[in-house]
Parts: sequence; structure tokens; C-alpha cells
Amino acid sequence: MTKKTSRRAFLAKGLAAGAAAGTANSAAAATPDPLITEVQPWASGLGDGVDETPYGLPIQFEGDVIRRNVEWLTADTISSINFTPIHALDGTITPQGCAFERHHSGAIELKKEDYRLMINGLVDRPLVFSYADLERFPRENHVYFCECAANTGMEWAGAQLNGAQFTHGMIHNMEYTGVSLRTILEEAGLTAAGDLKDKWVYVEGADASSNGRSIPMEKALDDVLVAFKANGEALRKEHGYPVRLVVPGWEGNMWVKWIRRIEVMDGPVESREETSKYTDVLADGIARKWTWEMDAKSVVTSPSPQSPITHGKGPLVITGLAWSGRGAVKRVDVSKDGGKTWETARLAKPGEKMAMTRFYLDTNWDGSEMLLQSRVMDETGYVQPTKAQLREVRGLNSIYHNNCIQTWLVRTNGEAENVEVS
Ligand SMILES: Nc1nc2c(c(=O)[nH]1)N[C@H]1C(S)=C(S)[C@@H](COP(=O)(O)O)O[C@H]1N2
Ligand SMILES: [Mo]
Repeated sequence: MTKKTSRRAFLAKGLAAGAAAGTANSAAAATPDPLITEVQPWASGLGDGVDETPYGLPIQFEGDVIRRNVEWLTADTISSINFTPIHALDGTITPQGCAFERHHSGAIELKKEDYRLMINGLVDRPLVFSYADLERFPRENHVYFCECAANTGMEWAGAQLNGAQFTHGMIHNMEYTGVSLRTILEEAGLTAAGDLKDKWVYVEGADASSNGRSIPMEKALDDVLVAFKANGEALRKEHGYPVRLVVPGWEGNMWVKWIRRIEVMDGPVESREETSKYTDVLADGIARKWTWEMDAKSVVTSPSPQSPITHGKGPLVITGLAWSGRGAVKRVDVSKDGGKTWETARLAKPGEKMAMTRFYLDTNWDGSEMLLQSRVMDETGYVQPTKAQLREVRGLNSIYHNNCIQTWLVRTNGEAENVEVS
């Protein structure tokens, strides 16, 4: 009850401030607005027929909501990375059309009819599945984020890329449909493997890079999915059509696309992707490995460098995304003064395990400079660290697994910039 009253009072105050600040509003009242008084072209003729776009694309005015590259990071389009426009999206589901892509040897085109998935190694009976075979197993639906371990990796040494898309856009969050890996492994039979505790699976893709990774059996039997749909439709070619692995909460590199083989083994392979890559060199030169889980992380997506404040002072919606590879997001705090004081943000929905959570701070901007930050806490009690805290433990040699608190300097004119606070 009291909550409701104070919220209404807040809105009334906010709107009054907005009207007082906005000269545009009073001008519109004095001079007739042709958008209201004149019949517009879109109202004086027919619109497009329903058959014009059998498969729809966004309207032309949304041309900003596209994947982008960082020139110096993408030498060619074969071994490539591009970024999700998180600054321009809301909610939590990433449309496939603008979701980031990371390929080690380009995106391959593989027909369903040509698709095969082999299960071999320490199984009772090695099996090969066609796509049609996979469709006959019981299916599951889950929303999960997929974050490249290199997301935010360019920010270790200092604030570098000017936009949430570039600092935090190696992530997408989709609803996957697929068969649990457990079901498929059990179909092949695991008694031959003996004690499952020390067993692993090695997963590889059908592309030339194969992107092979070792996954401990405990995870393989827990929540890993062999997925063939994302957001209700077939995977896009670039996301692994027709079938990819979904490894909830774990680094994107393990989400093998165009998955063709799963071998049950009695140890990890120690492949390229888990030794020379996706390990973290610490200050003393020793590298961490098996850093599978994505640590809890959050970022303010608006206002941000690509999404400045354009309406002046008054009511302001601060919003962003939070996620954790160890479970659900519990709480997100927002700071306007570089981490000195914090306000708890509103979660659009209660956090879900290994899925993105949208947060909002409905506030009133007085027009002064802000050092905007967000800080997530997950259900394990883990709190997102500052950059200084992370550097203290990890040094400056790292690329992967940078989950530090991000700071945007918002200027009095509403423009924002990537900065660091000490
Ligand atoms: N077969 C195969 N799987 C792959 C890759 C690849 O190059 N080949 N890239 C990996 C990396 S590093 C990441 S971050 C994710 C990215 O998935 P996406 O392209 O669907 O965003 O796929 C992973 N799976
Ligand atoms: Mo990645």
C-alpha cells in the first residue's frame, strides 16, 4: 500500500519536473502540431499488403539495431567476432538476427539431410543419429545466456571501447529447444564407462576448426542440451544450424556449433581451445585453466555511449542486463557516483538460472554529471567485483573472464563515455 502511494507520488513529481523542463511541450500547445491537425500520408492511402514480407525484417527506422565489428579485432571475416547491439535492445531475449557470432573457421552451411551426430568412446553401443532421429527424443525448452569468455576482454588494461555493444556485446540470451545430452548418452549406454565421476566427454563440431572441448561428465549429465531451435525457430546458420551444444552458464567456446561427435573418455583431451586459448595467464606467469563458469556480471545498457540521454533532466529510466553462470541473479544495485553510494534496482522478473535478467532504476535526473555503474549479486551470494579487485587477483595479462563493474561517465549534455574510476 505505502509502496504504491510513494510510487505514484514519485511519478507525479517526475512528470511535473519534465513538463517544466520541456519547452517543446509548451511550444506544441501554442502552435498547432501538423502531426495532429493534418491528415498524414500514411492515413490517406493504403498500407502494404500482408504478403509483402513472408519472413519479416525490422522496419527501416531500426537500422541502428545491428551487429557490429571492432575493426582492429576482426582481421578477416573467417576467424571473426561481432557484437550484439545490447545498447538498443530491451527485455532479455536476443533476436537471432542481431545476436553476436564467433567463428574460428567461418560459418558452414550444413543441410539437415547431411547432418550426423556420432556418440562413441566408452559407451555400450556407439551410435550415429540423423537430424530426424534427434527429433524423436523428448524435448526441453530453456532460456540461457551464451557469453564468449573474451567478452570485455579488451578492457583489462584500461577503458577502451566506447559502447556497451563493444565492451559487453559478446553475449546473447535465447530460448533453446533440444534434447538433453543425458538422454543421448543414456541411449548409447554408460555402463562401459564404469565410474562416471572421473569421466569426460569430448565434443567437436563439423567445421574445419572443430572447436573441440572436453566437458566433465558431471556437467554433461546435468543440464547440457543438444539444441536445434532458438527462440522457436531453427538455429541460424551462424549459430550452428542444424544442431549445436548448449552448456548453461559455461563459457561460449564450449557451446560447440554444428556438433558432429561426442566421445566419452577417461580424461580431458587438453585441446588447443583449452590450453593455448581460454586459459588465463596470471601475474606470476602461471595460467589458470578449466575456467568454465562465467562469473556474475552486469552492465548498464542505457544510458551508455551509444544510447545517450536526449530528453534533458527529469524522469530517466536507467536500465541494463545482469547474469551469472552459477545460477540466478538475486539483486542488482546501481550507482550514479562511481560506486560511493548504491540504489537497488528493480528486476523486471525474478532471476532465472543461467539466464539474463533485465533491471531498471526509475529515477529523476537533475542534469548533473554521473558515474554510472551496476553491480550484480547472484543466488550464491557472489558479488560482482570492481576492476581494481579483479586486477589484484588476476593481474594484467588476462583476456578472458573479465566480469568487473563497468563505469559510464554521463555528461551534463547526456552523452556518455567509457571511463575507469579508481
Ligand atoms: N564448431 C564451432 N563451435 C563454436 C565455435 C566455432 O568456431 N566452431 N566458436 C565458439 C565460440 S568461441 C563461441 S563464443 C560461441 C559463439 O556462439 P555464436 O556464434 O552462436 O554466438 O560458439 C562456440 N562454438
Ligand atoms: Mo568465444
